[in-house]
Amino acid sequence: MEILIEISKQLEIGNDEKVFELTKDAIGRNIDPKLILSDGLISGMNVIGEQFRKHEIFLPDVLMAAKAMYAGMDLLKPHFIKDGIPTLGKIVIGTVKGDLHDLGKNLVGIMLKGAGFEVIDLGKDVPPEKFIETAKDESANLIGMSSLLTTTLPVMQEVIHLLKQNNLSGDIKTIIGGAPVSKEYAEKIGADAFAFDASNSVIIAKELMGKI
Ligand code: B12
Repeated sequence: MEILIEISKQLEIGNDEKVFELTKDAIGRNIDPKLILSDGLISGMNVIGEQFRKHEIFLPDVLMAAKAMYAGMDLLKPHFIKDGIPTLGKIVIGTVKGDLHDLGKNLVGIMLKGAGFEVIDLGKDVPPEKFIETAKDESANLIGMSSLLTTTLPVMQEVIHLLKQNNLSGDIKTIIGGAPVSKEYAEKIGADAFAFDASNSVIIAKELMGKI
Protein backbone atom coordinates (compact mmCIF):
# COMPACT_ATOMS: atom_id res chain seq x y z
CA MET A 1 0.00 0.00 0.00
CA GLU A 2 1.35 3.37 -1.11
CA ILE A 3 0.88 5.17 2.23
CA LEU A 4 2.65 2.42 4.18
CA ILE A 5 5.62 2.57 1.82
CA GLU A 6 5.70 6.33 2.37
CA ILE A 7 5.62 5.90 6.18
CA SER A 8 8.54 3.51 5.86
CA LYS A 9 10.50 5.94 3.66
CA GLN A 10 9.88 8.92 5.93
CA LEU A 11 10.97 6.87 8.95
CA GLU A 12 14.17 5.97 7.13
CA ILE A 13 15.03 9.65 6.68
CA GLY A 14 14.02 10.38 10.27
CA ASN A 15 11.16 12.75 9.47
CA ASP A 16 9.10 12.35 12.64
CA GLU A 17 6.54 15.00 11.70
CA LYS A 18 5.78 13.34 8.39
CA VAL A 19 5.60 9.89 10.02
CA PHE A 20 3.14 11.33 12.55
CA GLU A 21 0.96 12.88 9.82
CA LEU A 22 1.00 9.81 7.57
CA THR A 23 0.27 7.40 10.44
CA LYS A 24 -2.67 9.59 11.46
CA ASP A 25 -3.85 9.59 7.87
CA ALA A 26 -3.53 5.79 7.60
CA ILE A 27 -5.52 5.30 10.82
CA GLY A 28 -8.16 7.69 9.45
CA ARG A 29 -8.40 5.51 6.34
CA ASN A 30 -9.16 2.52 8.56
CA ILE A 31 -6.01 0.63 7.61
CA ASP A 32 -5.37 -2.16 10.13
CA PRO A 33 -3.04 -0.73 12.84
CA LYS A 34 -1.08 -4.01 12.82
CA LEU A 35 -0.38 -3.49 9.12
CA ILE A 36 0.65 0.15 9.67
CA LEU A 37 3.07 -1.12 12.29
CA SER A 38 4.53 -4.02 10.32
CA ASP A 39 4.57 -2.66 6.75
CA GLY A 40 5.16 0.98 7.68
CA LEU A 41 7.11 1.52 10.90
CA ILE A 42 8.92 -1.80 11.41
CA SER A 43 9.65 -2.14 7.72
CA GLY A 44 11.41 1.26 7.79
CA MET A 45 13.33 0.35 10.93
CA ASN A 46 14.52 -2.87 9.29
CA VAL A 47 16.02 -0.85 6.45
CA ILE A 48 17.73 1.42 8.98
CA GLY A 49 19.13 -1.61 10.82
CA GLU A 50 20.60 -2.96 7.61
CA GLN A 51 22.10 0.39 6.57
CA PHE A 52 23.59 0.87 10.04
CA ARG A 53 25.10 -2.60 9.93
CA LYS A 54 26.77 -1.79 6.62
CA HIS A 55 28.04 1.55 7.99
CA GLU A 56 26.04 3.42 5.34
CA ILE A 57 24.44 5.55 8.04
CA PHE A 58 25.53 6.59 11.54
CA LEU A 59 24.16 6.71 15.07
CA PRO A 60 22.46 10.14 14.79
CA ASP A 61 20.50 8.82 11.77
CA VAL A 62 19.37 5.80 13.78
CA LEU A 63 18.34 8.07 16.65
CA MET A 64 16.23 10.19 14.30
CA ALA A 65 14.61 7.09 12.86
CA ALA A 66 13.84 5.88 16.40
CA LYS A 67 12.24 9.25 17.19
CA ALA A 68 10.12 8.94 14.05
CA MET A 69 9.15 5.40 15.03
CA TYR A 70 7.94 6.66 18.40
CA ALA A 71 5.87 9.39 16.70
CA GLY A 72 3.97 6.67 14.84
CA MET A 73 3.87 4.18 17.71
CA ASP A 74 2.31 6.73 20.08
CA LEU A 75 -0.58 7.18 17.66
CA LEU A 76 -1.06 3.44 17.20
CA LYS A 77 -0.84 2.59 20.90
CA PRO A 78 -4.51 3.27 21.81
CA HIS A 79 -5.59 1.01 18.96
CA PHE A 80 -3.80 -1.96 20.50
CA ILE A 81 -5.03 -1.41 24.01
CA LYS A 82 -8.50 -2.53 24.87
CA ASP A 83 -10.46 -1.11 27.78
CA GLY A 84 -11.22 -3.26 30.77
CA ILE A 85 -9.48 -4.88 33.66
CA PRO A 86 -6.42 -6.95 32.79
CA THR A 87 -7.12 -10.58 33.55
CA LEU A 88 -4.59 -12.80 31.87
CA GLY A 89 -1.69 -12.32 34.30
CA LYS A 90 0.95 -9.90 35.47
CA ILE A 91 4.27 -9.37 33.72
CA VAL A 92 7.31 -7.34 34.73
CA ILE A 93 9.13 -6.23 31.61
CA GLY A 94 12.37 -4.37 30.93
CA THR A 95 15.51 -4.00 28.84
CA VAL A 96 18.47 -5.48 30.70
CA LYS A 97 21.30 -3.54 32.31
CA GLY A 98 23.72 -1.96 29.86
CA ASP A 99 21.22 -1.86 27.02
CA LEU A 100 19.29 1.29 26.09
CA HIS A 101 17.23 -0.10 23.17
CA ASP A 102 13.59 0.09 24.14
CA LEU A 103 11.47 0.30 20.97
CA GLY A 104 10.92 -3.45 20.71
CA LYS A 105 10.40 -3.93 24.43
CA ASN A 106 7.80 -1.14 24.42
CA LEU A 107 5.98 -2.74 21.51
CA VAL A 108 5.86 -6.04 23.35
CA GLY A 109 4.47 -4.21 26.41
CA ILE A 110 1.77 -2.52 24.32
CA MET A 111 0.68 -5.79 22.70
CA LEU A 112 0.61 -7.70 25.99
CA LYS A 113 -1.44 -4.94 27.58
CA GLY A 114 -3.75 -4.99 24.59
CA ALA A 115 -4.24 -8.72 25.00
CA GLY A 116 -5.25 -8.33 28.66
CA PHE A 117 -2.03 -8.67 30.65
CA GLU A 118 -1.11 -6.27 33.42
CA VAL A 119 2.28 -4.87 32.41
CA ILE A 120 4.79 -3.34 34.79
CA ASP A 121 7.43 -1.68 32.64
CA LEU A 122 10.78 -1.10 34.36
CA GLY A 123 12.18 0.73 31.34
CA LYS A 124 15.72 0.18 30.06
CA ASP A 125 19.13 -0.46 31.66
CA VAL A 126 17.42 -2.55 34.35
CA PRO A 127 19.70 -4.32 36.89
CA PRO A 128 18.97 -8.03 37.55
CA GLU A 129 17.95 -7.43 41.17
CA LYS A 130 15.31 -4.92 40.08
CA PHE A 131 13.53 -7.55 37.96
CA ILE A 132 13.44 -9.96 40.90
CA GLU A 133 12.41 -7.43 43.58
CA THR A 134 9.59 -6.02 41.49
CA ALA A 135 8.28 -9.40 40.40
CA LYS A 136 8.30 -10.54 44.03
CA ASP A 137 6.68 -7.38 45.43
CA GLU A 138 4.02 -7.31 42.74
CA SER A 139 3.39 -11.08 42.80
CA ALA A 140 3.98 -11.14 39.06
CA ASN A 141 3.57 -14.31 37.01
CA LEU A 142 6.09 -13.51 34.32
CA ILE A 143 9.34 -11.62 33.79
CA GLY A 144 10.02 -10.38 30.26
CA MET A 145 13.55 -9.35 29.32
CA SER A 146 14.80 -7.61 26.21
CA SER A 147 18.40 -7.43 24.96
CA LEU A 148 19.46 -6.04 21.59
CA LEU A 149 23.18 -6.17 22.31
CA THR A 150 25.17 -9.39 22.35
CA THR A 151 27.27 -7.92 25.17
CA THR A 152 24.24 -7.64 27.49
CA LEU A 153 22.81 -11.11 26.80
CA PRO A 154 24.49 -12.61 29.92
CA VAL A 155 22.43 -10.28 32.13
CA MET A 156 19.38 -12.36 31.23
CA GLN A 157 21.11 -15.44 32.55
CA GLU A 158 21.91 -13.57 35.78
CA VAL A 159 18.22 -12.85 36.31
CA ILE A 160 17.31 -16.49 35.76
CA HIS A 161 20.07 -17.54 38.15
CA LEU A 162 18.78 -15.11 40.80
CA LEU A 163 15.23 -16.41 40.39
CA LYS A 164 16.46 -19.95 41.05
CA GLN A 165 18.54 -18.80 44.00
CA ASN A 166 15.43 -17.23 45.52
CA ASN A 167 13.33 -20.34 44.84
CA LEU A 168 11.04 -18.32 42.62
CA SER A 169 11.48 -20.08 39.28
CA GLY A 170 8.42 -22.26 39.88
CA ASP A 171 6.06 -19.31 40.39
CA ILE A 172 7.60 -16.78 38.02
CA LYS A 173 8.25 -17.76 34.41
CA THR A 174 10.71 -15.97 32.15
CA ILE A 175 10.28 -14.90 28.54
CA ILE A 176 13.09 -13.31 26.57
CA GLY A 177 13.48 -11.50 23.26
CA GLY A 178 15.50 -9.07 21.16
CA ALA A 179 17.36 -9.29 17.85
CA PRO A 180 20.32 -11.46 19.02
CA VAL A 181 18.13 -13.77 21.11
CA SER A 182 16.98 -17.17 19.83
CA LYS A 183 15.01 -20.17 21.01
CA GLU A 184 18.30 -22.05 21.35
CA TYR A 185 19.78 -19.30 23.49
CA ALA A 186 16.68 -19.30 25.70
CA GLU A 187 17.05 -23.04 26.22
CA LYS A 188 20.76 -22.69 26.90
CA ILE A 189 20.31 -20.18 29.72
CA GLY A 190 17.21 -21.86 31.16
CA ALA A 191 14.64 -19.21 30.19
CA ASP A 192 11.11 -20.58 30.00
CA ALA A 193 10.38 -19.08 26.60
CA PHE A 194 11.51 -16.97 23.67
CA ALA A 195 9.35 -14.83 21.37
CA PHE A 196 10.52 -13.35 18.08
CA ASP A 197 8.13 -10.40 17.91
CA ALA A 198 5.37 -8.58 19.75
CA SER A 199 2.45 -10.64 18.40
CA ASN A 200 4.32 -13.87 19.08
CA SER A 201 4.99 -12.61 22.64
CA VAL A 202 1.26 -12.60 23.32
CA ILE A 203 0.83 -16.20 22.14
CA ILE A 204 3.85 -17.41 24.11
CA ALA A 205 2.94 -15.46 27.26
CA LYS A 206 -0.53 -17.01 27.22
CA GLU A 207 1.03 -20.47 26.83
CA LEU A 208 3.34 -19.80 29.78
CA MET A 209 0.41 -18.78 31.98
CA GLY A 210 -1.02 -22.24 31.37
CA LYS A 211 2.15 -23.75 32.86
CA ILE A 212 1.96 -21.93 36.20
C1 B12 B 1 17.13 1.78 16.80
C2 B12 B 1 18.49 1.26 17.17
C3 B12 B 1 19.24 1.99 18.11
C4 B12 B 1 18.68 3.23 18.83
C5 B12 B 1 17.73 2.73 19.96
C6 B12 B 1 16.60 3.70 20.22
C7 B12 B 1 15.59 3.13 21.17
N1 B12 B 1 14.96 4.02 21.92
O1 B12 B 1 15.35 1.94 21.26
C8 B12 B 1 19.99 3.90 19.36
C9 B12 B 1 20.45 4.92 18.34
C10 B12 B 1 19.88 4.57 20.73
C11 B12 B 1 20.97 2.73 19.34
C12 B12 B 1 22.15 2.70 20.06
C13 B12 B 1 23.11 1.70 19.98
N2 B12 B 1 23.08 0.63 19.14
CO1 B12 B 1 21.49 0.13 18.13
N3 B12 B 1 20.21 -0.42 16.88
C14 B12 B 1 19.02 0.06 16.58
C15 B12 B 1 18.41 -0.79 15.42
C16 B12 B 1 18.70 -0.08 14.11
C17 B12 B 1 16.94 -1.11 15.50
C18 B12 B 1 16.43 -1.71 16.81
C19 B12 B 1 14.92 -1.57 16.86
O2 B12 B 1 14.39 -0.72 17.56
N4 B12 B 1 14.21 -2.37 16.05
C20 B12 B 1 12.76 -2.32 15.92
C21 B12 B 1 12.09 -3.15 16.99
C22 B12 B 1 10.57 -3.13 16.82
O3 B12 B 1 12.54 -4.49 16.86
P1 B12 B 1 13.31 -5.29 18.03
O4 B12 B 1 14.01 -4.34 18.91
O5 B12 B 1 14.09 -6.39 17.44
O6 B12 B 1 12.13 -5.91 18.89
C23 B12 B 1 11.24 -6.95 18.45
C24 B12 B 1 11.76 -8.37 18.76
O7 B12 B 1 13.15 -8.46 18.88
C25 B12 B 1 11.01 -8.77 20.00
N5 B12 B 1 11.50 -8.36 21.31
C26 B12 B 1 12.26 -7.34 21.67
N6 B12 B 1 12.37 -7.23 23.00
C27 B12 B 1 11.64 -8.23 23.53
C28 B12 B 1 11.40 -8.59 24.85
C29 B12 B 1 10.59 -9.67 25.14
C30 B12 B 1 10.30 -10.03 26.54
C31 B12 B 1 10.05 -10.43 24.06
C32 B12 B 1 9.22 -11.59 24.35
C33 B12 B 1 10.28 -10.08 22.72
C34 B12 B 1 11.07 -8.96 22.47
O8 B12 B 1 9.76 -8.15 19.79
C35 B12 B 1 9.99 -6.82 19.29
C36 B12 B 1 8.79 -6.29 18.60
O9 B12 B 1 8.43 -6.99 17.44
C37 B12 B 1 19.24 -2.12 15.59
C38 B12 B 1 19.33 -3.01 14.33
C39 B12 B 1 18.62 -4.35 14.49
N7 B12 B 1 18.76 -5.16 13.49
O10 B12 B 1 17.99 -4.66 15.48
C40 B12 B 1 20.59 -1.58 16.08
C41 B12 B 1 21.51 -2.50 16.91
C42 B12 B 1 20.72 -3.33 17.90
N8 B12 B 1 22.34 -1.53 17.63
C43 B12 B 1 23.59 -1.90 17.72
C44 B12 B 1 24.62 -1.15 18.36
C45 B12 B 1 26.02 -1.67 18.21
C46 B12 B 1 24.32 0.02 19.10
C47 B12 B 1 25.32 0.87 19.90
C48 B12 B 1 26.33 0.09 20.73
C49 B12 B 1 26.02 1.80 18.90
C50 B12 B 1 27.13 2.66 19.46
N9 B12 B 1 28.27 2.50 18.86
O11 B12 B 1 26.93 3.39 20.38
C51 B12 B 1 24.36 1.71 20.79
C52 B12 B 1 24.10 0.98 22.13
C53 B12 B 1 23.62 1.86 23.22
C54 B12 B 1 23.21 1.01 24.41
N10 B12 B 1 24.02 0.96 25.46
O12 B12 B 1 22.20 0.35 24.37
C55 B12 B 1 23.84 -3.25 17.06
C56 B12 B 1 24.00 -4.38 18.08
C57 B12 B 1 25.07 -5.39 17.67
C58 B12 B 1 25.10 -6.51 18.64
N11 B12 B 1 24.70 -7.67 18.16
O13 B12 B 1 25.44 -6.39 19.77
C59 B12 B 1 22.59 -3.37 16.11
C60 B12 B 1 22.14 -4.82 15.85
C61 B12 B 1 22.97 -2.69 14.78
C62 B12 B 1 24.10 -3.40 14.04
N12 B12 B 1 23.81 -4.28 13.12
O14 B12 B 1 25.24 -3.14 14.29
N13 B12 B 1 20.54 1.73 18.51
